[in-house]
Amino acid sequence: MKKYNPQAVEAKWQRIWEDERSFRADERAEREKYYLLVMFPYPSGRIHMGHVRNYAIGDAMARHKRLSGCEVLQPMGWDAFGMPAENAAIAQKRHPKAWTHDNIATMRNELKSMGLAYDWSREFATCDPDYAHWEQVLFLKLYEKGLIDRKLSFVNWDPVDQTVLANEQVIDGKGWRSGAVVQRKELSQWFLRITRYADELLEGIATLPGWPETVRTMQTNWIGKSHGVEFAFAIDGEEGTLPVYTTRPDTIMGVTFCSIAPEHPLAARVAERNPQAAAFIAECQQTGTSEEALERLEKKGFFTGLHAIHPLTGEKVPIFIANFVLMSYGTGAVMAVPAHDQRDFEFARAHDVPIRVVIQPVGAPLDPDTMTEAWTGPGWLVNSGEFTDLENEVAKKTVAERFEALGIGRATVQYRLRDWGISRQRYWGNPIPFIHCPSCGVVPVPVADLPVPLPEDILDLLGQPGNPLERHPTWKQVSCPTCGQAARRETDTMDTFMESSWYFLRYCSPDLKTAPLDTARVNHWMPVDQYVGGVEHAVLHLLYARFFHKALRDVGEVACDEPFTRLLTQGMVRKDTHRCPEHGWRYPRETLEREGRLLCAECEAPIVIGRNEKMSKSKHNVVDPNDLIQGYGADTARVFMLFAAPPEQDLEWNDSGVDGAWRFLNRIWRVVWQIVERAPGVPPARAMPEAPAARALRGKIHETIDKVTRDMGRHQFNTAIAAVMELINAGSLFLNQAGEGALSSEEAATLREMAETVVILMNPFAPHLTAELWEEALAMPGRLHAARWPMVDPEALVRETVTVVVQVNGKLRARIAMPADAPSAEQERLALADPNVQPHLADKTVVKMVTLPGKLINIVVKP
Ligand code: ANZ
Ligand code: ZN
Repeated sequence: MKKYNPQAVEAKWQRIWEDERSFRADERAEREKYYLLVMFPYPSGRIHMGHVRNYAIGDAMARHKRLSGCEVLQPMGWDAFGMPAENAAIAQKRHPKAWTHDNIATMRNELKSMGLAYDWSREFATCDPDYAHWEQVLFLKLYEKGLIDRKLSFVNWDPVDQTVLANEQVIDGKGWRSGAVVQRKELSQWFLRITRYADELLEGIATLPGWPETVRTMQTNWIGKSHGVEFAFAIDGEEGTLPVYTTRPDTIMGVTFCSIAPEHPLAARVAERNPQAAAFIAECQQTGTSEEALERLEKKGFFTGLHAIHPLTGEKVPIFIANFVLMSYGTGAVMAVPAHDQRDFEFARAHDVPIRVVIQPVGAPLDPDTMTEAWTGPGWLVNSGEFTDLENEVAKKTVAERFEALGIGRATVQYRLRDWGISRQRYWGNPIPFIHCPSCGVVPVPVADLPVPLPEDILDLLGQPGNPLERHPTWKQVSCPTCGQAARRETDTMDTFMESSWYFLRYCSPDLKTAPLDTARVNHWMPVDQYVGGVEHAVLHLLYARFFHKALRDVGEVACDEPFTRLLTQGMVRKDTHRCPEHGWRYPRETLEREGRLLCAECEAPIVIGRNEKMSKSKHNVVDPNDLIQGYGADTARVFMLFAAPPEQDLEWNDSGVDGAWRFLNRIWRVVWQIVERAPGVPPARAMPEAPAARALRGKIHETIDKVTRDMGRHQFNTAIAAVMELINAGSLFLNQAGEGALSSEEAATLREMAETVVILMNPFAPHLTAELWEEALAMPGRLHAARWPMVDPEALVRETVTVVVQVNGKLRARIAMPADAPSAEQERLALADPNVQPHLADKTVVKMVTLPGKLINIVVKP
């Protein structure tokens, strides 16, 4: 028996798979298609454990589907545009393109060393001129369809990166990369009209039962559809009105003030005559525009000196400019009801505005003077004139109808979802294919003139504030495609979420040279049957991609309504952290052990062992996958990852788990070789053996097939692997008990069946080891990845039963059928629970049980 040498075995099989193009997906195949997609990586430099986990999960699914008879498409590529390349270029004085391609080369090798069943012939990077070209073409198609818009809008401005940030890129009011406090700025920007699809995106969520509930809820909230009423207040002594949007018309009689956004036109009018108001508005501009940023703000307001007139009572209430009112939601103005809205409540307390209770919950009456928070729950209307005593849900309707009847308001629907701003003032992105002409305005680049390529000579311009394309000496100078006059290129590039919004479509026909997509091939593979990736993409990428897909459907590029049928979001990889009070986070190699204590290797101060946290370089708790793969092999790394936790849950790193996976694979190797040596050239069992031990082992084999098959369907890889471990234990026990002598033919056949079964069942997890055993030990014809997943023999699952006689104090009380292999304790439990036995045990104490396993149980009781 050879020793298991993962390095040699893995290199050998990776070469064979590559030479034989084993995992090419063919749309002409008759077999059922299965499209498995893992989120493609950003080429940041090297792969990390999160990648390894993601790709091990996807590959287990893909290989299992292939063994189950599907034609599997599992592609891989690179999400290659984006700021990090530009930042790295600035730091290292290297061209972003060179940096990106070097990283891709490194990471491709790393992924190849994992032995993933990818169709590498479909690989591309989104910065490839080809991909960027077709993306520009699609962009113009959407433009023609009216889905692209250029408008003036307030944007989050990152003063350090000198770029516009999407709301999602603003975290706690700071730029997600630079950490700089974000400012508000008004700019002309390009938008994709995702809001046109708000309802469809919302309704589509119901058609995605294969998505995690959490992700579906997050998308629902992100779209944020609400039903309410829009009506206008008259303004005392002023022209015009103040329209507001409310979801709580039932609280109309509780309005004690109004608040407007700092960007509201009325605020601007007030500022013209009041410098303090202008100063307040300027102060508000110092924060981001995202709702999240506004939620966290201290609630500040400025009294405009104006009053709104209540439409039903004629009462005059003050109008404030408030920093927590969004100009981009509803009408940018709010009827404030402090008793029933928390923000208004806090504001009223701070600004000494009256609080008027109009919704009274069941129980203790609310008292405006002693309330500590707003009551936002249900209740009955009080102090509400003609509406008093209505239940508040009913009152919502009644008040809305009253407004409509009076002609001062109407029912409306609002969405939280905003149009998708895709303009970035950066170099390393796809240029937006438009031209600004002094006479013709904004003109699309004619499709025949595409692509608009990025200029290459840019390195000196990177790292200076502003947009490098803007400052390039010649790139933006063009002539207008319509009138021929000197004109200027658009210098904004596209948000990189654009590239990840259609890469899964391009994988279906990556070689197409004449158009973005080959619709026939795209429709063959789409939708993606299973998508696997991180939950951090729950809204942005996954919502943009759903939208973009639907938009492409509407221009005839693809047929299906939703791109991803099922989604699995894998958990994080975590590891404990080590900290020195002096030197901060420490890698294990930066510590030393003395007398059982862990010390900092530098200063010998005692190390504080911290919580398990997401692996990150900053916390010095990462483990380099390359070390693991070079030390133990990719199969051990994969089996460890899949065995340590179910895919959706967080995985806690531990070295002994890696060791356990390694020992398990060695055990498989030894047991399979032993079987082959003890039973050379024997065909596997096809029927139940006679001898009890062999029957039991064959029963176990088929139970395992049954369990692993079901677990694969539920993506419970950890319990699937555990089942194979049990089978290996049973097999090796069987071998030991069979002794050194010759095996009977049915013993040999059963062992052979076990060896073949273990090898196939483990193939999705440990593809190299199993391929090697298949060929070298079992000498099977053909490649393992093209073999068939084993079928359960129903006969082997029938547990044999025996009839056990149950006595109570020696008297026959029942005959019970039980599984023959049930342990004594289980037999006794069944006897005690039997309905014919129970009455004889009532009020008595069981003193002892005499058991002849499989035959008789006598229960001895005393009163
Ligand atoms: C009066 C009121 C009384 C409100 C009450 C709430 C509770 P959703 O449900 O999330 O859609 N609102 C309207 N426009 C706003 C804006 N531009 N910026 C900030 N807040 C705004 O939120 C709708 C509610 O948010 C509206 O209903 C309005 O306050 C506020 F007891 O009107 B409500
Ligand atoms: Zn022109």
